[in-house]
Amino acid sequence: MTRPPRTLVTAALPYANGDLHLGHLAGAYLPADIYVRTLRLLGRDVLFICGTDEYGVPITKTAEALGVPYKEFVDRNHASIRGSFVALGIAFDNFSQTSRPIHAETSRAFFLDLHGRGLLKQKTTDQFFCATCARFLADRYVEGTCPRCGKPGARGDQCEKCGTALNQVELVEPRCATCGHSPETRATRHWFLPLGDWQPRLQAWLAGKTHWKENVLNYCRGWFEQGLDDRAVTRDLPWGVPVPLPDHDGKVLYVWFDAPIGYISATREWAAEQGAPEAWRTWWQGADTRLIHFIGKDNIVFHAIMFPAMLMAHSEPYVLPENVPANEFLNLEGNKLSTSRGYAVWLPDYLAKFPADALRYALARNLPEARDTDFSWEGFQARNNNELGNNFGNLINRVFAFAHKYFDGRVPSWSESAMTQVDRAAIGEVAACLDRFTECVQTFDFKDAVEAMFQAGKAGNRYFDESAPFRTRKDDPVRCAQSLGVAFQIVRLLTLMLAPVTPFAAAKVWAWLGMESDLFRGGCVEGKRPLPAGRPVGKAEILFPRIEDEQIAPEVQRLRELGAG
Ligand code: B3M
Ligand code: ZN
Repeated sequence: MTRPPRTLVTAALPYANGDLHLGHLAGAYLPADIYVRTLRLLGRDVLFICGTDEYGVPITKTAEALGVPYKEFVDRNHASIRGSFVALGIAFDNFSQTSRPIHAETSRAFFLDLHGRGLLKQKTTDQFFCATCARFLADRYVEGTCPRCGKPGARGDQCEKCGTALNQVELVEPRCATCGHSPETRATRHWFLPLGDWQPRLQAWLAGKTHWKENVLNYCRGWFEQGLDDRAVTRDLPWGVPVPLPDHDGKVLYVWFDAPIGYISATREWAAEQGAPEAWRTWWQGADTRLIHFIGKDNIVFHAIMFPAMLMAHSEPYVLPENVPANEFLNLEGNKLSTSRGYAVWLPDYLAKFPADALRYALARNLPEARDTDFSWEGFQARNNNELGNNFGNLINRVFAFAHKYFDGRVPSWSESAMTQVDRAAIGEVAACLDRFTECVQTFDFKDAVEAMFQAGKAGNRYFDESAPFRTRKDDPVRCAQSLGVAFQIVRLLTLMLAPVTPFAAAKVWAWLGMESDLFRGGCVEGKRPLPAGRPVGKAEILFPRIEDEQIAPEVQRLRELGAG
């Protein structure tokens, strides 16, 4: 049998500009983690790469406003973001930083490879310059009235109100966002990637991606219809990767040029840490690598058009994305999330009060895969109590408790040969749910996958109720032992589905079942083998504690006080 291809999974590099919130988790990180964990469970060769995106105007503006040096600011946010990911079980193989030297080295070499073959062009354009701040005003360093919708507060790169991407000199009544003075315009020279040159090849490449999500393909079609224009790859900013040319004139690489290269530098860093510095090429330049980018929809142009064009342009044979399963947005209590207004649920705040598994499951049940979806605290509570607790937790608890009470804490004497039609049907149904789970995850249909897992839990509870071990214990002890043995088989199959979604609970059940292999690295092999009669089993504890009304009331109140935007 040919070896399945290796899969290189990236998740969008979060800006090191502050804490992450539920929207980030639902947009990219949770689906990516469920996908990676499922492939690893199946024993597949997967590398999961991410890190913080540490350049760009949003970061420098915030650091300046706080009076904190840039590097200190991004290091602090990197640590906090990393902490949230670890606490939530987002299991990267490497979580790096684009402010590390290996990233500057990688992105400067990438730039020189394109520049050296004349694939970048220079243009001198007018840009706003603030004489008071003595700096060019890139992106959101300048504000004004949007020329399209007429609304104030439009930034140099985009109008948040109407979403139009702007050329800053179009702004009406421009003013420096730092000191408020009106800027002058000065000529400045930048390097550009002429994306239009790559449009035919990009279109031909994307024409073969008929399996991609419709929302992603529609965005790309829209940009192709407009015609791809030149994209700046440098900026006049004090913080960034210095342009590696003698006449760089203090310019840095544009954050959206170097950030995707951050996936490559983080892989190089990982390879070096494995003691095989060239191993990164197997992943990025191996013909049988499947590259999957998990992102939110606002990053589609960079991952489906800009970065693939850069990879095509490079002189070395980089793989191109096999898929970019971008998610739509998560809303909060019926309103749009707004980090600027604090209308969000920040991950550290969540983690200080509630369990990681509960959030992972509630979000996985309602991911914004094809359209925006909504997170409500009441819905979160119901998913935890009624589904995690009453479905999965209840079944697992009853099976283990019964074994400890009446079968000496062991898997009772059961056998496959003694299985009745009902036994076979129950195990068959749960095994089919497991197959559906792994299939749906691999097509990025996470909600369908978790629905299959939920149905498996219900089938297990139905089997336990109908086999009525409390009754057969007295009037048919052989049948009682057999049916509880079968119930243990259902629990081990269920654990394989819990593993990618609620890894913390799944690890506990795996240990209670006395399993020896690593659940999260090929656990499917042992998990698909019958649990032998007589196997000692651990004492179950409450896997999914109930969440009470008084725990969520203050959370709902806080958001109500912040109010809709
Ligand atoms: N830093 C995150 C964002 O746009 C951005 C992703 C970079 S992935 C290379 O929210
Ligand atoms: Zn100024």
